[in-house]
Amino acid sequence: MGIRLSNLIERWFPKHEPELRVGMLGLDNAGKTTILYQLKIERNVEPLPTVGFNVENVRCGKMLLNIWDVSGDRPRTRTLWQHYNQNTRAIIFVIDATDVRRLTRAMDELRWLCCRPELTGAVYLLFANKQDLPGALSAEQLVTLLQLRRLAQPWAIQECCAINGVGLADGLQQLEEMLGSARGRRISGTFSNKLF
Ligand code: G3D
Ligand code: MG
Repeated sequence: MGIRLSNLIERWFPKHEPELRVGMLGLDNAGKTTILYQLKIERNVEPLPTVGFNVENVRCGKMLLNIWDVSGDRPRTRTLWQHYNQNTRAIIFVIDATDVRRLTRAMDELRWLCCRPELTGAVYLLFANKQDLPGALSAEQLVTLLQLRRLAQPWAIQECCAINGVGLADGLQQLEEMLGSARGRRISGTFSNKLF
């Protein structure tokens, strides 16, 4: 009886918040690693090209996110990533908003993810990164160009600048809201107001 009671107490008042697994994906050079370490240590570090994975725990409101920064360009890493997809609750998809030339490739990557059976039920936060640079596409433009309204999954897009961190907290807040809502009801996509 005593053991059962302690189990219940642990369940109702867990000592450790459950970690939510989040995949951070996007084309190379989009700013994934810069975002991860900006969220983690809130200062800019010189990002090295990612080989495989960087993994960090990041607090997001009441949640503890276990974020996997995955270099997704090489087919081999993509195959590897599929093994880690299990239990992934959210995808943070980073777009270099100045890289108009590779937008179609970014869209292909996003569609590939949305079709993964292991990711059914995941929510999608898109970061429209590098808003500090001239010619960066706005979140609103990307909604149209990436045909986001066609996504069946809950999504939100947030403009940001990874090197100074502007927009990142707002993005995580939207992620938290989506993860909260995803349990109960489908929510439609949202996009941020212009930040810059
Ligand atoms: P990745 O992990 O998606 O491959 P990285 O991308 O985080 O390694 O970033 C790739 C390059 O883009 C880095 O520059 C990084 O400093 C730069 N970058 C990332 N985010 C921003 C941003 O918001 N604004 C600007 N201006 N640059 C950004 P280097 O020169 O090291 O390749
Ligand atoms: Mg990287």
